Amino acid sequence: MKIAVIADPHLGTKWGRPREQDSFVQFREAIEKSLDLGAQLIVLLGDIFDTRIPRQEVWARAMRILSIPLARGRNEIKLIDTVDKNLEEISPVALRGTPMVALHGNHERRTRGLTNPVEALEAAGLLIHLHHNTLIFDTPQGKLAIHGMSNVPEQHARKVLAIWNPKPVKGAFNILALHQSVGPYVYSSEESPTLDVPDLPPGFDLYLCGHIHYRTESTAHGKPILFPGGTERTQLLQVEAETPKGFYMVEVGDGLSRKFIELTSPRDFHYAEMRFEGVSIPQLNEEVRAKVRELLGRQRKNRGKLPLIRVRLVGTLAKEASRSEFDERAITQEFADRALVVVSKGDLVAPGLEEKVQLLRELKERRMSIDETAMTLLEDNLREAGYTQIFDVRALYGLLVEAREEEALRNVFVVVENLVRVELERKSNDNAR
Ligand SMILES: [Mn+2]
Repeated sequence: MKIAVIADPHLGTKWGRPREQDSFVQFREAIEKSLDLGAQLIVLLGDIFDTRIPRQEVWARAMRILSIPLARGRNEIKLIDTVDKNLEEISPVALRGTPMVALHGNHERRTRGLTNPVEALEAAGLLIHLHHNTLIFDTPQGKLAIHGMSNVPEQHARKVLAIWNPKPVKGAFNILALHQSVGPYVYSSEESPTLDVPDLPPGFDLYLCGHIHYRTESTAHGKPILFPGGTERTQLLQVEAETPKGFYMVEVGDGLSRKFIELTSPRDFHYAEMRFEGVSIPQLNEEVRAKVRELLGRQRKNRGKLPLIRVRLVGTLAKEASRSEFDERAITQEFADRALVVVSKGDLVAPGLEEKVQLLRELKERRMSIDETAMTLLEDNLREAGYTQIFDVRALYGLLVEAREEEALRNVFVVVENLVRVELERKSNDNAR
C-alpha cells in the first residue's frame, strides 16, 4: 500500500510577483510524481491554498492540478466505513481515481458555518475533507484507517484534540493527520504551541503533520511522526535553504517504510545573514552587493530558473545613519536578470532605536494573529457580561469578519428574544403561583 504525503502547497502565494507560478509548478510535480511512483492514496496535510478566499485564477490552476489523480482513473482501494463523517459529504467522484484525503490548514480556516476552500474542493468531488473524523479503506494489504484533525487555533489545540479523542480502529493500519505546531516543531518562534508530542493520542501506527514548512521527522509513542514540509518556499528562513523541498512516499506492507522524494522544480535558494556594528551606508551598499555576488557563485541545482537569494541584515548602523537611506530595492533591481534578491533590513537598527524596535516587534507579533486576538477580546467581553454560554462566539466573530453584521445582529436578536421569552414565562409562572 503506497501513500503519498504532501504538505502546505500554499497555492497562489506571491500572486502578481515573479514567483507567482512556483507554488503551482511544485505542487503539480509532487502530485504527478506521487502517481508515477504508484501512490494508491494521497494525503494533503493542509494549506493547499495560501488564502481562505482564493482568487478565481488560483482556483482554476488549483483544480486543474487536483483533478490529475481522478483523470488517471485508477483506484485500488475502497472506502468501506467512516467515523463521524457524513457519507453525504463524500462525492462518489472522489473515489473514481486515486483518492485524495485533505485537511484544511490555518491559511484556509474559516468560522463554523462558512465554507472553507477545502470543503469547496470536496463539494466538487476532488477530495475528501477530514476534520475530527475518520475514513476506513479496504486495501489489497488490509484495512487502513486515516484519522484527521484540520487546523484549530494553537491555544486550543491540546484541548480540542483531547476532546475529539480519536481511537485507533482495530485490525487496521492507523494514521493520525494534523496541521499544528507540535512541541519543538513550530511554524515560527513567535508561536507558542499548546500541543506537545506526548499529548498526541497513543496507539496509532503513523503520525503526519503539516504546518511546519521544512521537512523533519521524529517519533511519537515509539512510532514515526513525519513533517514533509511545504512544497513551496514561503518563509525564506535559513532552514528552508538547507532542507530540500519534497514529499513522503510511505509504504505499508509487512512493515512500514518511507522515502522522501525531492522535487526538482523549486528554484535554488541561497540564504545569508550579515552582522554589523556601527556600519555606514556606503559600507553597507558595498558589502551587501559583494555578498549577493558571492551567493550567485554558489553551486546550482536548477539552472532553468533564477535563483532566490535572501540576505538578512542584523546589527547596528553608524550613529548618523538611518535605515531609510539604505536602498535595498536598488540592489534587487541591479541583480534582477540574475536572481530574485530579497534584502531584509528589519533587524538593522540605528543606535538608540532598540526600544522602538521592540515595540514594533510586539505589534508585528500581534498583527500576525489578529483574528485570534480579536476573537479573544470578544470572548473576554462576553464572558465579563456573563454571555459566553449563550452566544456562539466563533460564529458571531466570523459573521462580523465577513461584514455580515446584519446576520450577526439577527443571531443576537434571536438569543435576546429567547431570553425575554424565558423571563416572561418565569414571571407569569411566578404570578400564577
Ligand atoms: Mn502552511
